[in-house]
Amino acid sequence: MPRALITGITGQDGLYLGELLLSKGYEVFGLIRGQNNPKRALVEATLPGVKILTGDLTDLSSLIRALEAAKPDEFYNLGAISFVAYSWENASLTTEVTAKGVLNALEAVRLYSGDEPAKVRFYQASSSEMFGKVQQVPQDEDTLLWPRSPYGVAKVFGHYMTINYRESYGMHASSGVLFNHESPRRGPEFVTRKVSQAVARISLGLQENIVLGNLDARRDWGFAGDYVEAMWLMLQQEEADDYVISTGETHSIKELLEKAFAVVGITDWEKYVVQNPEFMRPAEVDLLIGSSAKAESKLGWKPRVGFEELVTMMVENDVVEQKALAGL
Ligand code: NDP
Ligand code: GDR
Repeated sequence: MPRALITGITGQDGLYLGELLLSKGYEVFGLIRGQNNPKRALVEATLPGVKILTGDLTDLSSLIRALEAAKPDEFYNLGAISFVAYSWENASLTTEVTAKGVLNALEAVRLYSGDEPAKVRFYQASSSEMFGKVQQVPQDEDTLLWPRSPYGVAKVFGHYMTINYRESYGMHASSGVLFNHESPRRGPEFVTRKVSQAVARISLGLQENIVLGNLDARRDWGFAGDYVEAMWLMLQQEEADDYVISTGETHSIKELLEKAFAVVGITDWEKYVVQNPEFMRPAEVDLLIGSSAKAESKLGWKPRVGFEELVTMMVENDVVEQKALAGL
């Protein structure tokens, strides 16, 4: 039975990846931080069978202990401070977790592996946010990185450190440069879920409007369930490598709003949207669109869920959830 250790198991991707690996017969270990993490119950309910270990990416010895307990064949490093807007307010903490946390994870795997550097296959959750002020359209594995947020800078550090450990020590370390991926499990601070929750509540008469920042930014949005399959595929390859994972389609926040409101039958959506500078960012990533040609040819990976299906899935889920919460 293959064994996997996942950091960030309480997050959106951790839950989908845990499900995928359990369905493939893995023994799955999930790292949870904090002495009374409120999401532990969610992990236990969603992923019965996952073995929970405690530890924190900022604490190297806790990672080594987790490796010794899990004895994994594969290590998926999904843990991070992942909300871009928050990273300006907490740049130092973001650097500790999202940048130095990757170094800790790589170093823990290196020390644990001893004289077998490729004993544990390592996955790093890199991000399209690293492309920032994009230098090429669409973005692929060779596009110059130009991060625009403390989060983006931290991810660039983790990305290059992963490549460096592969080249320096012969580790089987791969980096997935994943574009935005969403789902009904997406945190409510991210724009897609903020919109799907608000649209559901507006349609039920529970909320009057939605307050947003920049409506012109464009993102390449895919479905998280598809994207965790790409992570797994990367670690099944003989050689470790880096791959861009994206849909190759881009949509603006306005298009997201139009589609989401259409799911509940609202066409005059503009009257429900209020813009507030509070949600504008000091530096914006205006346009993201990826090319996953390498992942398609080498991994045989392709996204299955399209933009419209994704938005419909999220809004319909939130209508049911908000109705239940309101006792309707
Ligand atoms: P989430 O924000 O949903 O989850 C982040 C996870 O990191 C949570 O489990 C969180 O735990 C954990 N974490 C935070 N701080 C620490 C720490 N100090 N030590 C250990 N774990 C910690 O992110 P997603 O699931 O959406 O993303 C997974 C990874 O992929 C992240 O690294 C993200 O940056 C990256 N990524 C995501 C993309 C996306 O579109 N979703 C695109 C590209 C990259 P807790 O519950 O305790 O806070
Ligand atoms: P992003 O996702 O920054 O791309 O990072 P987010 O959903 O937060 O923002 C996408 C775009 O929407 C604009 N926007 C708003 N965003 C939020 N959150 N709230 C608002 O009210 C709002 N109004 C407009 C933003 O300005 C931005 O342009 C996500 C995270 O999952 C990262 O961890 C990951 O690495 C990248 O995707 C790829």
